[in-house]
Amino acid sequence: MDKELIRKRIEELTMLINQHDYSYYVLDNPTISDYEYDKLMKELLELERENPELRKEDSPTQRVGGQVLQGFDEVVHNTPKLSLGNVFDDNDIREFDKRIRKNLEEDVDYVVELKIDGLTVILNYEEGSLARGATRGDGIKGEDVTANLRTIKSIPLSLKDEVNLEVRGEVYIPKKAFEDLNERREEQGEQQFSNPRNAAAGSIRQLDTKIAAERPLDIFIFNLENINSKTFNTHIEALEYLRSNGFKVSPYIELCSNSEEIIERCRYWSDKRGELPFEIDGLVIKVNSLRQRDILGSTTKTPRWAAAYKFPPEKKKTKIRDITVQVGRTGALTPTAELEPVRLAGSVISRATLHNEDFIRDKDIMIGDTVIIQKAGDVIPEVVEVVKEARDGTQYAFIMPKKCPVCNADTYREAGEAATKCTNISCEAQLKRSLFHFVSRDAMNIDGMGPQIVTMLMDKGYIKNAADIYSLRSHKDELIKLDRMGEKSVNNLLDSIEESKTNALGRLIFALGIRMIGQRAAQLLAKGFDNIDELASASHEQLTGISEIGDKMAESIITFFRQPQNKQLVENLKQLGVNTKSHKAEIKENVRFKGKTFVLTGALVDFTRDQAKDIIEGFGGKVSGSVSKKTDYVLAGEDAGSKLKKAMELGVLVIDEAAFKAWTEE
Ligand code: 3B8
Repeated sequence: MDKELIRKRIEELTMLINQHDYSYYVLDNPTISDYEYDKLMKELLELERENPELRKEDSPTQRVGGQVLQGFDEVVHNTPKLSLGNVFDDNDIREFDKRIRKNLEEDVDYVVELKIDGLTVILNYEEGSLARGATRGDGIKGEDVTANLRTIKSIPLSLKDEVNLEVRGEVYIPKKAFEDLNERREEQGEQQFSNPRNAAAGSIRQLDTKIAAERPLDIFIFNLENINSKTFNTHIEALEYLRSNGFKVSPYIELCSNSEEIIERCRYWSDKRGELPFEIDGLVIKVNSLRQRDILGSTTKTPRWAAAYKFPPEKKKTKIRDITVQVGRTGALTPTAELEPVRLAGSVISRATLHNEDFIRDKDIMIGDTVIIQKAGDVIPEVVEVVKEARDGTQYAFIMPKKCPVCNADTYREAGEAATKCTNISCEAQLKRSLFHFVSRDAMNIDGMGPQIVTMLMDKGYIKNAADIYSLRSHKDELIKLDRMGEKSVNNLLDSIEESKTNALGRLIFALGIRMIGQRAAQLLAKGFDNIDELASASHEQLTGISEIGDKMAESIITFFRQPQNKQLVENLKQLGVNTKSHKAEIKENVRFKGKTFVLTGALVDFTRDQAKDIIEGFGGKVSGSVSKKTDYVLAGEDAGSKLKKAMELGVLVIDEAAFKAWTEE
């Protein structure tokens, strides 16, 4: 076939598939059989495979995923992405309305929208084609998650109009799809997601785009942030324009002309939220007129022309079947209510923490009691009160065990403390929890070593403490034979263990799980000492000499390193090749990047982004998120995108990974 004909056919297929996607995913109104659709897709895939130069970035074939990313580029938003101020009750709503009328001195119309409980993203289109999608992040900077967003079929890859525009929307997973997803995960022995929002957020941050493509993600676009070549008078007009250009805009948008009408809508939706096919956590109230929005303006954090009405925490009645006791990393025994499962705020709740003995006594909680539980946002479900009228004499008191339920050692409760603790420092429960913490993302960040794997490795006797992780390699053949491991995942696991040896010292200090030493304190300590031995032998004065390290923290560090088994653990880790030196030591020796600013872009092969950053900072340099005239070097990995282009335009020196390695290994 002649190239021109092929190009035409590719264009035609693209248009057809886009139209069918739109009907199916945005309008929820299929216009073709699956069979016919698959045929079109197959033909397009084949043409593109035979003529790769004709494949466009916004081709619908690019939605299937397959690319595996090394990490996400940082994105600095064009304008700060503010968040909403909250209103909680009728009076707050009246106050909000009053303030707006006072500032405007004219009449005002409001738009009330459902507040979708998902993950906010920003989409940028250039000449009508999806150019970039990013998470909101902290409002200033987010992450470039374009590759994963492309897999969401209700996001148009190209628009009718060839405009430049920016929209904001909420990515979510519908309730039914969420339940199916969790059911499948259970069947496959994978950990279930606690709620649709976490599932959506986790899916968007998948490095393997194929996995993101398989997740039932959807989107509602709720704001036009920016557009060239067009102006609108109202929010509703802007939304209509977005809808006519192929975006999925929420159908539940209502005009209200005063606070009483708004309050009425809040009542209505508090009551009806359960009937929606997706989770909402409130309503959003916005001034409709865009001119009035400009007059009202914003504070640094929130716009004055909008507010979020938060639903009161959902409450449910259920029964405490039993009270069990969990032993944590610090040896504290936490009583936990085992509940008759109930659906609450988007997830099925079957447990609630009862904190400690005092909590149970203060609320007069007994085993067999009927209780009211509540869950507000992200917090762990809580028992609010006991329904005393439901007592029938079968209820009985909970007694804190005198023996640890895991290792059977004695338990004790110190005067003035709420927690009851296990006295055995090598209690298996404590070890297990410490290991979960040691390998976790913010600590040593050992990928592929979640709680299930740690538990299995402990049960099989391969690891007893953190140092054993670094001699796992000698059990490689046995590991491959284990259930659910396989050669590839064992290799990946051993690789990430190896990688974690070069972590910055702060991570190791945090990973040790010293009481009261969180992530930030660990980093400060790593800056304050040359190596871990110096930290281990530091005096109280030396420790409190570091800013933000107080008396209690210092005491805790000294106590930790006074224990012979802790000293031994650190020594073993060092012997096994885990980095125990601070950058401070290295900086003194080598300052070759002193005062230089780097920008990282694209995928590196031999380093993660965090490692490259650690190295640069170790040599006295700085890493920044965006390229400017002040940038000294751009370190460009594979598939580097817009930052590389910008560097070229500004004449900033670009180095590749090989050059970077040569510099740092010299
Ligand atoms: C301004 C307007 C934040 C938001 C907004 O469904 C602003 O409008 C915002 F600074 O976060 N989750 C919505 C939703 C969220 C926001 C919004 N509208 N429908 C949502």
